[in-house]
Amino acid sequence: MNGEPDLLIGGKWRHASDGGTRDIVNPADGSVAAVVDEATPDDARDAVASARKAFDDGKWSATPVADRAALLDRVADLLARDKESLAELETRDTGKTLAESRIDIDDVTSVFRYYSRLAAVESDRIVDVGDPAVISRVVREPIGVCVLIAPWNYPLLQISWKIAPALAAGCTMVVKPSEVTPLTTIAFTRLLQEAGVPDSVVNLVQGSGATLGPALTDTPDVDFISFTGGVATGKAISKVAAEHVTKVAVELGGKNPHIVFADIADSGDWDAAVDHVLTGVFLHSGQVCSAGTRLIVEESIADDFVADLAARAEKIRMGDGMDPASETGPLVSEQQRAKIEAFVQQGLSEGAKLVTGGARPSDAALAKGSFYLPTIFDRCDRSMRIVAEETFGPILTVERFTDEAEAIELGNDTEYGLAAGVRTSDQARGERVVRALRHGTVWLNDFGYYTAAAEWGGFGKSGNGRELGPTGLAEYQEIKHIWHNTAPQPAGWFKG
Ligand code: TXE
Repeated sequence: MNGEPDLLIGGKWRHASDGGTRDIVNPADGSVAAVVDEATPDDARDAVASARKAFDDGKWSATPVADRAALLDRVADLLARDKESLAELETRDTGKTLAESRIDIDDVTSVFRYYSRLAAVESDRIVDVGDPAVISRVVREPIGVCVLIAPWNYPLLQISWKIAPALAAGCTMVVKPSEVTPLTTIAFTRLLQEAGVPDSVVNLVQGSGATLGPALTDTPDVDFISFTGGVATGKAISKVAAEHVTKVAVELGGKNPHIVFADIADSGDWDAAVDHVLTGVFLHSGQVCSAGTRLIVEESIADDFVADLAARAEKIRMGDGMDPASETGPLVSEQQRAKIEAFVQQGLSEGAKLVTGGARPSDAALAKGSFYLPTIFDRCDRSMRIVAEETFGPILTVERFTDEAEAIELGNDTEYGLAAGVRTSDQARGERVVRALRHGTVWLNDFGYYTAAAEWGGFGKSGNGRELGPTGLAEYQEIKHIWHNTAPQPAGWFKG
């Protein structure tokens, strides 16, 4: 970053082998936030070879689990120490507000603490096979060399959901952050070294996924690929990996319904419901895989609910994330803003009713950044592309329903299945609806929260595999059954 080498391969920091670099843009004002080394495919191959060698020498996987857990705790301590500088870096890189970045760093710290504790308590299983001479054990072993690929919306958070369990399990790895937002991952990798991660256990490359992808995924030297990003990329990686029968876990975003029943009008929950729908879709300008982008609201309250939402959306203060007055920042890049603008045109041509937004802000102070106004489309239906496709920006679509069965049907009418919200004052109804929804996380009378101790992942095209929780560690482990006969006898099957 800015002259310092950004690739960590075999325990040594180096520049790209062909001297290539990439400008990293601050989306709040279009300035160059940093210049970062851009790896070549050969560099990526070196990184995989280094991780392979480090795994095969067996030192890291043989390190006692208590020592690995202690290392994870040291990482958490260093994250807490560097919280402010990491948060500022994340804000300059992604555009999100400093308040959001601080929450991200706290969450990253919690993930390391959680897997430190979990690694220390996860134990082998003894199986009773009915023969006292036989000791049958099911043990967990590290899966091997992992390639960890992250997107740009939660750069450090998402890579930490992968690095923490991979280290806890005893794996070695090659880390590739998004080429759009690599800065905190570089700083964090230096911090991992400081915490004492042995050379070659964590290798880091930077650059375009299309260029480095084959070297990282089309190889028999990798045992597990954990990917978070777009559906098309997830599919492409899965196909390539299938050639080598490499295990793949993919988290591919969502198109998440937020269902609001009319009974909230009489329960005193109205303002909180409006607030949660607003936050659920417009936080981080909607660039959240679990953003509640589809409001599915009961017809009898829809007009009033949407009017209140629009009034609040128009008051959202946009600005540079470093300014404490900003409530939301820009989109991550000009490219992403162009995509959002195309979706808005699509919505208009499909006949959706624009309630608010649908344009860049007119404020001259924001002219240099990739800002876009919070946008609400009413009178939407499921035939529209803006309802079916992940827009990954500040666009809320509104659909209306008349009874519970229709609400459930609409909520499940998506190819995705990452997250959903349900808002009702009727507990029994709430329970019925959350059980009927086919989504990986469902919030009842809340929205957006998660914990390191509970699994995260999707149904349908939102992906496969789970991160966080005990399953998030198991993804990085192979299971081995050891059958040990302490008093062997002939099998006695063949008589000759
Ligand atoms: O993702 P990509 P993009 C969705 C969102 C967004 C769309 C595309 O809808 O608009 O995906 O975003 C690396 N082999 N999500 O284009 O390309 C790439 O370098 C190996 C949802 O930014 O999938 C980056 O590190 N790696 C998502 C990572 O994959 C490859 C969050 C993701 O980039 C590669 C972000 C290849 N062939 C976007 N091609 C979520 N699930 O939360 C690219 N990469």
